[in-house]
Amino acid sequence: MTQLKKYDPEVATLVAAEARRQQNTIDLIPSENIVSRAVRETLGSELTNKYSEGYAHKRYYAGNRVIDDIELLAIERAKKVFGLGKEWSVNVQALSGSPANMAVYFALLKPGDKVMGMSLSFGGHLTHGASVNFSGKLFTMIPYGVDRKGYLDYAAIRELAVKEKPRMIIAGATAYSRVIDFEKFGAIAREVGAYLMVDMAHIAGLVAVGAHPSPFPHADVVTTTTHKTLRGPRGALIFSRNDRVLRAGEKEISLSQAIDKAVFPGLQGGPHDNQTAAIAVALKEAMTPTFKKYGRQIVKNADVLASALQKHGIEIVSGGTDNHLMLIDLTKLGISGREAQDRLEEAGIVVNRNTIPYDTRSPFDPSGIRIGTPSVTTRGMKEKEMREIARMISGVLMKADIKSTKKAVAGLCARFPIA
Ligand code: DSN
Repeated sequence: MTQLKKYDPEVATLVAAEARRQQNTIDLIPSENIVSRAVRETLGSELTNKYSEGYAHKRYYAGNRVIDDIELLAIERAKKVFGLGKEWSVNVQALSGSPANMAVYFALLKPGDKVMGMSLSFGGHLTHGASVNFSGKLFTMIPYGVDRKGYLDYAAIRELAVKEKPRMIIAGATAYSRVIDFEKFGAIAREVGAYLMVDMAHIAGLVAVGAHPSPFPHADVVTTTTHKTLRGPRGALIFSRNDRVLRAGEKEISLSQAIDKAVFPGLQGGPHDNQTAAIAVALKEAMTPTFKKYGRQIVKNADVLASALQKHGIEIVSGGTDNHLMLIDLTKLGISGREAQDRLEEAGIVVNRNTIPYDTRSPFDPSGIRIGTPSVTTRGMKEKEMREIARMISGVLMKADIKSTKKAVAGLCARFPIA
C-alpha cells in the first residue's frame, strides 16, 4: 500500500492496525472469513471506476463490453458451483444480503402480504421479519422458532403455515446449528401454495461442497451473501427459477425476470463491478478440491470445538452442531453474553453476543454467544487447535483467566498467520 501510505498516512495507519488486529486475534464470528489475495486484488482493481446500470448486453451506459463478460462469467460460475441447470437464473448485482432479500420481497410480494420466517431471537435474520426491519414494517410477518431442545419443529411450522397461508416462507438462519431440512420446507410451501425462499447465506460454502444438503431441489428462490462460508468478497447472489411465473393475478413474468427488475431499476442503480469480478474469483476458488476440503474441515472443526467445550462444562444449545457454528448458553455460568464477549475480546478471542432460544434477557445483553469456525479453518487450524481454543474459552469464561489466555492466543495466531 505504498501510495496510500504516502498520500494518506492516517487511513494507512488505520488499515494496518486492522490487519494487525485480524492477525493477532482468533476470529470466531461465524459470518466472517478471510478472503484470498486474488479476491482482494480484484476488489482494488480498475473495475471500481465503471458504471454499468442494466444487465449484460442491455446497459444504459457505453463502455460495458468487458463488464458484460465479467457479469456473465460470475453467473456461469455461480451455477456451476451449485450444480444448477438452465431452469435457474442468477442475479449477481445485489450489493449485499439484505438488499438481495429485499429484492425478492419486492419482486414476489405486495406490501401487507403474509410471510413466514424464523424469528430473529430464535436464530433468523433481520430481513426475515424483524419488526425494526423493512420486512417487519412492510409485510405481515408470521414468525416461527425452534423447540425447547433447539431444533426446528417441522410439524409446528406446517401447522402454522396451514393456519396462516403465507404467500412466502423463508427457510434459513444466522444462528441455527443444525441441518435445515429444505425438503420438508418445500413440501410445506407447496401444500399451502407459498413461495419457498431459502436464505443460505451462512451455509453457502457448506452447500457448495456437499457438507449441507442443497436447498435448490426444493426452493423457488435462493439468496446468499458471498462473504461467509463461501469466502468471497462482500456481496450477494440471488438464484431463482426462470420456469416459474408469478402467482395468478400478476403479469405472466418469470420469478427471475421479476427479481432482475426488482434489483435494477427497482432498488439499485449501478452494480459494483469490482465486487462482481471478485465474486467470480471466489466462485472459481469454491470449485477447487482445496475448497472442498476446507468446507468439510469447517464442519469437523465446529463439531470438535462443540464437544470440547461441553467437556469443559460449557453448555451448547441443542447439544452440538451439524454446521459451522454453535450457540453457547451462558445461563448456568452466571455471566451475560455481553460480559462474555468483552472478556473474550480482552483475551484476543472475537465472538458476538447472541440471543439463545427462549432467552429471558434482552438482545442487547442476551444469555448467549455465537461462535463458528470458518475463519480459523481458513487459517489452517484443525481439530487439535479447536481443543486448544476450547481450553482458552473455558479459561476465560469459567476462571476469568485473561492474562495467560492472551499469551496462548498470541502463540496460536503466530503459528497460523493470515496468508
Ligand atoms: N450479520 C450476519 C451475521 O452475522 O450472521 C447476517 O447478515
